[in-house]
Amino acid sequence: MSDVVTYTRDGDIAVIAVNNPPVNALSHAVRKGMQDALRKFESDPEAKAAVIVGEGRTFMAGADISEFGKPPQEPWLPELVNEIEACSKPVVASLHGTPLGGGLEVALGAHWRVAQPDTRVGLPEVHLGILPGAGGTQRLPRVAGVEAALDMITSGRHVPAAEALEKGIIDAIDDSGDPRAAGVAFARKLLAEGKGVRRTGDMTAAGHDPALFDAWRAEMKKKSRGQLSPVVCVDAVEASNLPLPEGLKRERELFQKLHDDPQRAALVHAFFAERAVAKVPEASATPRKLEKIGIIGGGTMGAGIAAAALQAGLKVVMVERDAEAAARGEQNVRRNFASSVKKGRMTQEQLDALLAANFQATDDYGALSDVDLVIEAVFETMAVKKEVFAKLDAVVPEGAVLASNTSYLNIDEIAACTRRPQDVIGLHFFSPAHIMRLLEVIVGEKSAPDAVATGFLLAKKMKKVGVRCGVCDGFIGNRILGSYMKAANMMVEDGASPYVIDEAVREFGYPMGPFQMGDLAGLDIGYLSRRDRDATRDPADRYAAGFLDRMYEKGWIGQKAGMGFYDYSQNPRSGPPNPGVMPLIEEERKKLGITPREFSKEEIMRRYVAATVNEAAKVVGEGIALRPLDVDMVSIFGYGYPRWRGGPMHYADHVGLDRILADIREFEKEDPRFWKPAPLLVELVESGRKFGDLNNA
Ligand code: TC6
Repeated sequence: MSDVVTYTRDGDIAVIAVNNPPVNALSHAVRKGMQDALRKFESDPEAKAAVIVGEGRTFMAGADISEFGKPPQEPWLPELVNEIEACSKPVVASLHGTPLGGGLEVALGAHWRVAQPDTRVGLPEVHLGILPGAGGTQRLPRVAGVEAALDMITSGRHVPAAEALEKGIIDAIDDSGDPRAAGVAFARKLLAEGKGVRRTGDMTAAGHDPALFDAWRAEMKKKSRGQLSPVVCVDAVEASNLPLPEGLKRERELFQKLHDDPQRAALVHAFFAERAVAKVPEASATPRKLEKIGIIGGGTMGAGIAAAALQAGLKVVMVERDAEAAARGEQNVRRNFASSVKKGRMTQEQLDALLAANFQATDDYGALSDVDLVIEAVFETMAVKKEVFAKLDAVVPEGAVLASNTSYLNIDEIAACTRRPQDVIGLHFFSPAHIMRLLEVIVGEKSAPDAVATGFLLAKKMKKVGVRCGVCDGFIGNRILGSYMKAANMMVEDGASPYVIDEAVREFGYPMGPFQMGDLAGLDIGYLSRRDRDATRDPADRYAAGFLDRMYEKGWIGQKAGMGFYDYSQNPRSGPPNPGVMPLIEEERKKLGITPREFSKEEIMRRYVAATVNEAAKVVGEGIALRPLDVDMVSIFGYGYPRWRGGPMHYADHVGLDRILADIREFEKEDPRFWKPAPLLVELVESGRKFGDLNNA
């Protein structure tokens, strides 16, 4: 028998146990071991029933994702599941932890299922760009009905044991805390009651209705913004009214189609990158104590950070400039919880109790005397930040981490105005901070490893994706954003319509285009930041923002003014183009002596992608981002980059770095300053390597 699967007997019950830490993924060795064990069970005259169970923290959490894209080795998972179902004696799956994907499919191949109370089951394959290809799309509708299966398979959500019981996915909940014993007891009970083999494949999927599938397909097309797997998952479930072998055949065809698509590789890259991003040099340091945090500033950002911290179970002290501002800060925090209360995730009483126990808003810096970490979230100018840090230095206990929530200011300069630069880091949150998952952790020249590790611990507690960044203007995300925004502005000046650019960018898979985003963030923000940089801007650089300055002067600063690139007078969130914008742009072009030319959507995206990748390559080449995958995570979790393209660096590898460099060299002829190729990009093309090669270096 193999190392990872054991076959033992408890009296007349066979126990097939999988032991492949950390999550019992169904690797080739596990599949082979299970097949051998099943065959042993079939030929073991003493064994009347079998229990399949996972050792350690979970039942199998799915196929081994690291095997995807490699030549498949027999037995394949679908065959193994069929073999379980075909057993002539009853097979029980005893579940705990997270039986997901192939793990749940194994369980659905078994004849009966019992689970521990905290088990969560699900078919999350859709997020990896595939479908549950080991019978999940055929067997789940047979036990839970078509509608429940469509919901679970297209959302990939984890369903708690109680709901799984209600839906018929499991047969019983056992609270013994011992999955092996629970499975054996369940099997004994079955035998005693004279119950035996019950094959899922013999059941009928309830609720089949062609109109239902059409409605789900339409919904998925709308929601998935170019991702294929949700729509194809619906097609696969539709085949569950066929006899099982035919349905499985259809599932296989559709699975193969998704498996061979580049979206699958991109989503698998994103899965591993999301976990690899926390592997930073400081990860070996022990984080400092993190129970109570201070937040300076109760505006949108400060209140968002406070809500995220409270949700993470931390105590929060918010400091504002006076009592009135502190009261407003508390109201802002309450507002961030309003939708949770409305949706019934918490009651008003629970919110009041949470705030009474863990939240204090004050104008007294002295209240920070026992915090473990402080996040300054005040106005984004160096003078104000320095003033705050000098005050913090005086009151915050030794050893606490001092963090600035800045989006582009120099952390080293801020640290230098304290007596403890080793305790200073940057924590760049994204608005709304209690919702957006990205947290840039900025490491200054003198930041101590354990202070950085504490920043990552905060990200983890808040269920955010922490990404390590070096110090530069804009860090990873805003620096790259600045570059593709400028490319977009230059195209507008040269003849492209901002509305066509927005459309092209949406068709690429972003939730919104750059000018819609400008309207959402407020065009005044960009205006003020341009004025901040007036003194340092090199006059040889193309400005390309004249039309944005004119819009600011007219008060067309976006959603909050009711008018920006779009007209929000009827709907505060979206609207038709503002009819004044194109004439304003045309006037600006005339002033600059530009004869406008046509831009196809294809050219728009070539330039947008090239500007993104070139700046990103500079960010990696300069060591601001540790690896290309860090840029991918920043882009996906902070800037709406379509996950199914894997992030800009993964996408660049897919397109071909030589093609992107050729584009940049072509654009360089028009503007050698903006389009100067990143040295890293040139080096990679010349040595025939990809960004992906740097991820594992
Ligand atoms: C499928 O089943 C398809 C079937 C059809 C076939 C025909 N494979 O997330 P964590 C690693 S598709 C390989 O930090 P948690 C992970 O990379 C699969 N490796 O832990 C990490 O490695 P590291 C459907 C895997 O406790 C370590 O395990 N299943 C797999 O926060 C710990 O992971 C899924 O999509 C895997 N399947 O969360 C489930 N899973 O330490 C994917 C994990 O070297 N997994 N690893 O960085 C999860 O959602 C979560 O890992 C979890 C545990 C909820 C199981």
